[in-house]
Amino acid sequence: MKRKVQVGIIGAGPAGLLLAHLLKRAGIEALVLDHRTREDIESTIRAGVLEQWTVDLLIALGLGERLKREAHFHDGITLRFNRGSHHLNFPDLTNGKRVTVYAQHEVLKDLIAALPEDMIRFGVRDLSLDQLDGDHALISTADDEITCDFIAGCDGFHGPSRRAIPTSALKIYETVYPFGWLGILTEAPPSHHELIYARHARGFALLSTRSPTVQRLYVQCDPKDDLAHWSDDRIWSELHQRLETDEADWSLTEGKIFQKNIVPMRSFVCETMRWGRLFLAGDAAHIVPPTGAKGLNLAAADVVVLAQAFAAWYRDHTTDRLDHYAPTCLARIWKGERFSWYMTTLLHRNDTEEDFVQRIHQADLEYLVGSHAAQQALAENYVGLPMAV
Ligand code: RFL
Ligand code: PHB
Repeated sequence: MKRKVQVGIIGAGPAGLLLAHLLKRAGIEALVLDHRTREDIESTIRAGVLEQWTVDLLIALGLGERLKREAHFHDGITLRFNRGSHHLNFPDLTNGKRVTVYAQHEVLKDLIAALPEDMIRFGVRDLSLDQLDGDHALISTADDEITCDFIAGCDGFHGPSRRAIPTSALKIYETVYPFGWLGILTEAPPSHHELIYARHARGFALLSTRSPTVQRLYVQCDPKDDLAHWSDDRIWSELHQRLETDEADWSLTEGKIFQKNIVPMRSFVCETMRWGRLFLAGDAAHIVPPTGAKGLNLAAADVVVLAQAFAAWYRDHTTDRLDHYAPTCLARIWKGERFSWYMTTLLHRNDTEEDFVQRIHQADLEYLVGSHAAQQALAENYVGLPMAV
């Protein structure tokens, strides 16, 4: 079937769905297309931490009712190393800001439920992009041919949008880390009311949460490792050792592990965020390692800028904001990249680094827990830099 739409959005992740809501509010006609089923999208476990402005945005769009009831609001994080625990109090360090722990798939359920059914198509097959530098752009699928004024490529790191840009035009920066995370979900009550990030000689560990009965935990592992090598006993043993502390009143609560996965870690920026009528947003244009909890938040920031640029174009046909889309976003993206790289290198064991560098990380942690200024810098980034930065 042939049809026309002002903005075709590829991908029903946080970037694509949030953009659809922002455009709907601006009176711009948009259609979201995703190759996965709604059930798959609503059950894939990914991010957990939302910056305060991301939460404020969801609430302002009328999408925050369940979040306000069910999310966990955290006043800080704990850094653990050398068996010691060091709490960073975010409201004290940032003039009252905190972070929200609310699973990405719960955000997606709320975004999908609030979008009119005719604005989204799941399970589309054989999607391709065409005529990106023509008068109109074209999205073709197995069933449809959709003519668009603009295409928003919100299809994540592996999607087709970035690949539709000629290789010679792509400006890419990338680093791949020699470690990954093994993540588990476990039926256990919280071992702690906030997140604990641990640096340990055996490798990084993170304690996070999902609900009063489900905990999310991660251990650093080889990115190419096989889950078959990670029995439940081995996972708990590593978590106990890496999260160990001299605090008498703390212990790790175990429970049934009902999900395990391994994710590799990379930092990646495609500075070519626009190609003709195609605009990339979110993981399609940039990836951060999850240690800084920034990916979803950066995706949300991109589409706020993009929605404003489309609105300006439809209002008075000015191209200034469209032309400035990439540089405006990149200013924030690179700060998110820096922070995520910093948190990652600070907290992981990296056997490819010289011993000297490993001692520098140790000194960095000791400096951090002794310096109010250093804690302020970490907290300011973790809760989210102001949108204008
Ligand atoms: P997504 O979420 O990958 O969505 C892209 C969508 O595009 C669809 N798609 C296609 N559709 C049609 N045709 C095709 N050919 C297509 N190819 C792909 C896909 O089905 C999908 O639905 O990208 P988006 O929207 O840019 O959102 C990015 C975030 O998902 C990502 O940055 C975060 O999950 C990163 N992240 C975290 N971010 C945070 O802000 N806070 C966190 O605490 C946090 N923790 C994490 C994380 C990511 C993790 N993993 C799994 C990498 C923890 C982990 C472990
Ligand atoms: C999570 O809860 O999944 C989570 C929390 C903090 C991170 C990354 C992931 O830095």
